[in-house]
Amino acid sequence: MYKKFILTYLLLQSIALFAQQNLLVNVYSRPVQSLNGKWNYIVDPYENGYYNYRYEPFDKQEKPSKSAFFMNAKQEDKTELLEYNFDKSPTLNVPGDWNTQTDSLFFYEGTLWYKKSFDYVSKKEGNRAFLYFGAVNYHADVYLNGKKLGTHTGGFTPFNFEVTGKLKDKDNFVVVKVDNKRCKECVPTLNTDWFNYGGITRDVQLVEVAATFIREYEIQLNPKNNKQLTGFIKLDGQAAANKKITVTIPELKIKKQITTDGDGTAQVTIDVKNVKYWSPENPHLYNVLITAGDDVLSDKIGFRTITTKGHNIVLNGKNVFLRGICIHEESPNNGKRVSTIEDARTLLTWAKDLGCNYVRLAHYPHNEHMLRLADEMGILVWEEIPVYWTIDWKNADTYANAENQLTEVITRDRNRASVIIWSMANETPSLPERNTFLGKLAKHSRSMDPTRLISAAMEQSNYEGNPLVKTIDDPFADVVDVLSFNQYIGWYDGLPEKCNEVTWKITQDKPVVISEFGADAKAGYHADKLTRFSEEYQEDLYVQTLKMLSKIEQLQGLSPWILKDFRSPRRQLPGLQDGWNRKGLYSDKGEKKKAFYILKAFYDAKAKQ
Ligand code: GCB
Repeated sequence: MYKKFILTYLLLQSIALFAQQNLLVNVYSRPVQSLNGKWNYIVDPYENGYYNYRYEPFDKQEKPSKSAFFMNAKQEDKTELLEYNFDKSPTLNVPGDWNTQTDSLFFYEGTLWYKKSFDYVSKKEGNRAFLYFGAVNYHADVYLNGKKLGTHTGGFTPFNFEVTGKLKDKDNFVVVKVDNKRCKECVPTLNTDWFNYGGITRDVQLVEVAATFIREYEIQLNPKNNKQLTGFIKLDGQAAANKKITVTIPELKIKKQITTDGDGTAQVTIDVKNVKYWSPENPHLYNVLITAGDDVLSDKIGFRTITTKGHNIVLNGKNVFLRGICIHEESPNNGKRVSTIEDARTLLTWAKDLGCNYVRLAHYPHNEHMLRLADEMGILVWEEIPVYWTIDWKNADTYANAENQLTEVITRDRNRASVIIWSMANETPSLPERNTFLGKLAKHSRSMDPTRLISAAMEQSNYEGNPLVKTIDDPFADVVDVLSFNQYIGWYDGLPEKCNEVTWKITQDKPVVISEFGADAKAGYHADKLTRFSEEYQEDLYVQTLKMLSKIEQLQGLSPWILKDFRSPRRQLPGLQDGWNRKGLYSDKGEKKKAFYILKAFYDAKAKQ
C-alpha cells in the first residue's frame, strides 16, 4: 500500500515536472509580434552562465549575480568585472538550427544562450500576453527581463509562458538557455539515425489575447454521426465561467450559441447538412469562427471521418489505400532544420509529384505549417513522437516526458483533418516494460482524441523460426488500429532478390501499412543492380519489394524510407554517404533518383484502381 502511494506520488511529481502551462493553439491566426530574426548568442559548454564556481545554479539564488547570463548585465563602470556581453556577441537567425549557421557549431551538442531585445506596446489595455515558442531543441530555460519564466523539455512541440504585466514598453530582453545534449533518459534517447540539430528551431512570437480568451478547442465531425460536429471550446480568464460563445460557419449557414460551464468549457454539438467531406481528392476546408466576448478566433477546418473495418482503412465511408512516403523535417535543397512554410510546401509538393496521398512525418512532430498545408493540399498524415529505439522504459520521468510531447502535439493538431494516425513509437523492442510504456501512451492518446487511429512502427519477425516466412508477433499489435512495421529485406537483410523468396503470414485482421522499407543510393552513382549505393540497386530493391508486399492480403498502404536524403552522423562512408543517410528518392540537392519513378508508377496504378 505504502509502496503504491510512493509510486503514485513519484509519477505525479514527474508529470508536474513536464506539464507546461496550458498551450495556446492556432497562434498563426492571432495578432502577434514576431521575435524571429537575429538573436545574440554565447556558446557555453561549461554552463558558466548558469552555475557559479561551486556549481550552484544562479537562478536558484534569491538575488541572482550579474554573472548569470540571463541577467544580460552590462558593465556599469570600467572597474566592474563582467565576463560576458550579449550585445557584443555574434548572432544566429531564429528560427533555425545553430549547426548549419556557423561551421564551428556543426557538431556542437551542449548549452548555448540566446538573447533578444525588443520593445513592446500592448494593443489594448487589459489584454494578456504570452511568449510562444514553436519548438526549441531540446531543453529550454526561458527568462524575461532577468526573471525566470520556466522550462520546457522536448525538441519538437510548442510551449508558452504568460508574460502579462511583465513587459515594458521599451528595452525588454528574453534570454533562452538551450541545451541539446543527448541523454539516456531523454525522448529521443542517445541513439538516433538523424541529426541532433540544436537551437530555437521554430518561430518565436509574443501573442496578445483578450483578458478572457479561447484557450483550446476541438471542432470535428462526430466519428459516429457524419451529420454532426462535436468537440469542446475552453476559455481561459476570470470571465471564463458561464460565458456565451458563438460558433459561426458561414458556408454551412451555421451560427450556434453555446455556454461554458463553471470551469470555462463548453461542449460543442452542432447538426450539419450538406457537408463537403474533406478528402485528398477534395480537401475542402470551412472557415470556422469562434467568438467569446472580446476574443475572436478563426480557423480553417476540414470535416471527415476515419475508421477501420476489418483490414480496411475507411475515410468518409470509403476504403482508402495510403500511397505514402516518410519525411524528416529537413529542408529540401540543403541539410538544415526546416521551419518555413515555403520549405514545407516544397516537401509536400515533392510527395504529391510522387503520387502520394499520405505522408509519415518521421520521427517527431514537424512544424505546424506542414499540417496546415497537408490540410490544404489534401494529404493524409501520420504524426509521431520521438519514442525511438531504446527508450529508458522504466524511468517515470521518461514516460512523463513522452506523454507530455504527445499531449502537446495532439493539442496543437487535433483540428487538422489531414492527421489520421497518431504513432506512439518507432522500432522499439518488444519488452514487458516497453509494452507497459506504449500501452499507457496509447490509452492517453485515445482519451485525448478518440477520433483518430493509433499505430506504431513495429518490427517483423520470423514465423515459427522460419527466416523466409515473416510475421508480426509484437503484443502491441493487439493495441493498435493500424498494423505497421518497418522491414528492410534486401538491404539490412539479404539482397533484393530475397524478396522473391519471402512470404508473409500476418494473422491479425487489421489494416497493414508498411511504415518503412528502402535502400541507400547516391544520386548520379550508376552501376549494376548488385552494387550497393548505386541508383540501380535502390531501383531494383523498390521493384522487388513492391512485388513482395503486394502479396500481403491486408496491405492498405505504405510509406517507404524516405522522401529526401537527410543528415545523420551514423552514416560516414566517404564518397557515398559523407554524413548523409542516402535512402531518399530525392537527393539532398533535390535530384530525383531512379527508384522515384518505380514508386511513382506503382502509386499511379493504385490511384487508378
Ligand atoms: C529505420 C529507422 C530509420 C532509419 C532507417 C535506416 O528502421 O526507423 O530512422 O533511418 O531505418 O535508414 O536505417
